[in-house]
Amino acid sequence: MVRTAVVVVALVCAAGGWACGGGGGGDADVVTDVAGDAGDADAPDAGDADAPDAVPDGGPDATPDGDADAEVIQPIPGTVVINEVLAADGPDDWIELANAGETAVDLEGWSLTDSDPTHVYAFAAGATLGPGGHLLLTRDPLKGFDFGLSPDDAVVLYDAGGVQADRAVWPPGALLGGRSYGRIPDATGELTVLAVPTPGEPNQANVAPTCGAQGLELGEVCDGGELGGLTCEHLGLGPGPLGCAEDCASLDTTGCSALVGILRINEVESTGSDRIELHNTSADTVALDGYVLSDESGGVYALPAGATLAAGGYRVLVGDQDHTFGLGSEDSLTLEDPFGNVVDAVRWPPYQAVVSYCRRPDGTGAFSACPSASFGAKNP
Ligand SMILES: [Ca+2]
Ligand SMILES: [Ca+2]
Ligand SMILES: [Ca+2]
Repeated sequence: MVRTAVVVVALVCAAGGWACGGGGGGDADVVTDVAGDAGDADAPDAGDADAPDAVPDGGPDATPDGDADAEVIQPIPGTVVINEVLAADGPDDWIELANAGETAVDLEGWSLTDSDPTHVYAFAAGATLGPGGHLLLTRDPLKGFDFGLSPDDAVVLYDAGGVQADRAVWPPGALLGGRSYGRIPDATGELTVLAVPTPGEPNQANVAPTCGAQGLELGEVCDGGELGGLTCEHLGLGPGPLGCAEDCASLDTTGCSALVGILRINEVESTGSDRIELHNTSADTVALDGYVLSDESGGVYALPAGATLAAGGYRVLVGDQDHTFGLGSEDSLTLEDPFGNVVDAVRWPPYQAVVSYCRRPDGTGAFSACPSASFGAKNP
């Protein structure tokens, strides 16, 4: 595949809905020799596939933390790149392109889609992007693109020949809270979660968070009383004061009250088969007859008569085979014993159960987003 940059005679920045930055020498210092090096498009690599994998394998980063995730991010070398995206699933959504090359590129015939290929924005005649320039497209049915960018979505850029020029796939939920997804260094680096969005302007690297100051920042799990909206109950523990570790890297669950039941909700997923794993923490076989699970929208599942779970065993309940819950990206599960006592409950924050929300250690530990699913087996 050969990608040819089309040189045009003039840079056009004034078209409605666009804001072009750095129309020439102004930003040249941030652009290294992209056009002439091995990163150019003449030698396609594995990441250069013309047919995009709709959702890269390996699943999303279970704990979005701002780190680049090699499984998700596969930047494709090119002159014009998707440089930054704000995905708020609303009118504030925007997409920023950058030209890392040394010549202007004619964008006529180029197009953008989200993860649904029928959602298309086509660049009109006269659309160009100058060397070192930034082009901001807003969500606007008249002047910009007319599709929403959700917390679990993607943006794909195609050139005038219909060849995929770049793709940005953000980890589900990683952009909640007004964060953007952009390249560091600007225009040439890998995509990562950015704490400070810079629409139409060069991207700014994240500054290191300060534990004990400035509240909950990107890279911190918590900071003092800023717990990201979490409670002991979110983590599958009994009521009590939830704290933050001194290094802001983990939650302090020592104030949460102890669990009482011996049958535990041990792992859940909010995508795929909506699997739920129960775990018997005791040294005896437990009769499951009479235990009832319910979700936030009122769905109820009674465990089958005669079912038992061996000491230390796991039982996996599969959506549409066992239960009929539709587990949401933000949802909860409650387990009651045969006497109607609530013996376990968990509530997961948005997108934290996309891969797996699991207790670590099994049975007694707090829930958190887990890096891999382990239904029917010990949690990682
Ligand atoms: Ca920017
Ligand atoms: Ca902080
Ligand atoms: Ca498991």
